Amino acid sequence: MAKKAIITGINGQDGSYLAELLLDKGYKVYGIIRRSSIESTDKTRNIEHIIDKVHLSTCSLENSLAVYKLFASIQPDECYHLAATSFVSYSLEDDLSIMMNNFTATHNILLSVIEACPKCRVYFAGSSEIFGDVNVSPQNEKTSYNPRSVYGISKLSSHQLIKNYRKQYGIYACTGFTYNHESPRRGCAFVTRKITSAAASIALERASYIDLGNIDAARDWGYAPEYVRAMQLMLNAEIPKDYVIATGKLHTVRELLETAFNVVGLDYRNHIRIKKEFIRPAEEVALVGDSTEIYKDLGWKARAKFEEIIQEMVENDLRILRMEQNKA
Ligand code: G4F
Repeated sequence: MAKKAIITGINGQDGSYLAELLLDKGYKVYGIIRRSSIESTDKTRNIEHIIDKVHLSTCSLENSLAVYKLFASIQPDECYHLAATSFVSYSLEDDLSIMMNNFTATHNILLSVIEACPKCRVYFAGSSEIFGDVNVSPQNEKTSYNPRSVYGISKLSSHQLIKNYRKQYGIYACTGFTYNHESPRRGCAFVTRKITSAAASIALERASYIDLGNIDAARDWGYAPEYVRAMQLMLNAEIPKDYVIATGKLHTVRELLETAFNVVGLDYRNHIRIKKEFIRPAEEVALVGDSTEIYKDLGWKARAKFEEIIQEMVENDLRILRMEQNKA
C-alpha cells in the first residue's frame, strides 16, 4: 500500500521539492496550507504543476483541534513539518508572533501524532540558526546551542520538544539542522534570490542598483532539492536521529554577487548600494555545518556546486522577466 505523507508548508520552496520527490517514490501526498494561501496564485506557484496529484487541506497549525482532526482522518505514515515563519527577523514587533506560531504549530503536530497516529514518523525542519553565536567551526550535532534571534529560539524550543517527546512517548521524531539552502523557488527576501533577481533585472535594464547589507557576511549555501532528499532519508532510517544538513563550504555575499553578475556579464561593483536597514548584528564565527554524521549513517552528502546553483537561479530569473516582457 502507498505510504501517506503530510507536508506542512507544501507550497514553500522545500515543501514543493519534497512533494515532487515523494510523488516520484509513490507516496500519497497531503499538503497543509493556510486558507489565505489557497486563494492566492502567488502562494501556490511552486506547486501549480503537481496540484492535481496532491491532496490539499487548509488548516491553521495554531488550531490544535483542527490539526488533530486532520491527522486522525488521514492517518499518515510520515509528517514533514516544514511550515514556519522562516525569515530571520531582528524586529521586536515580530518576536512574539514568530515564537508563538512556530512553537505552537510543532506542539500541535506532536500532540496529534501521539494521540491520533503514534506510528507516524515526524521530521522537524530545524535550522543552523539554533547554533547562533558559535565559537566552533564547523558545527555538528554535538555543538552547543546559542541562538541569536527569536527565530533561532523558536526553532530550538521546537527541537527540544521533539527530543523530549521522542524520549517520553517513544515516537519516531527527528530534527534536521539545515543550513541555508537555495533554488529558483527561493523567496525574494532572502539574499540569494534578491541578488539573482536583481542581476537579471539590471541585465535587462529594468533596474540599475541593488541595496544590500553586509556583503562580507558568509553562509553555507546548499541546493534545496538535495536537502529534501536528506529529510526523506531521515524518516526512513532505522532509528530517529537529528542531523546537520549542510555543504561544509562557506561563501560570502560578495562572492555571491560576483557569481550572479558574471552570469549576465556585468561588474557588480557598479550596481550595489549598501543600506543601513539591511545590516544585521555582526557574526564573529560564521555558521558552517559538518554533515559527516548523516553521510556515515544514511549516505547523504551535498553535491551541487555553489556556482551552479547561482547560475540556475539567475537564468530562471532572466526567463521569468523575459516572459513578463513578452506578455506586456
Ligand atoms: O538570505 P538570508 O536572509 O538568510 P538567513 O538569515 O541566513 O536565513 C536563512 O537560512 C537559515 C539557515 O538555514 C534559515 F534558518 C532561515 O529560515 C533562512 O532560510 O541572509 C543571508 C546572509 C545574512 O548574513 C545577511 O546578513 O546575507 C546577509 N545579507 C546581506 N545583505 C542580506 C542582505 N540578507 C538579506 N536577506 N538581505 C540583504 O540585503
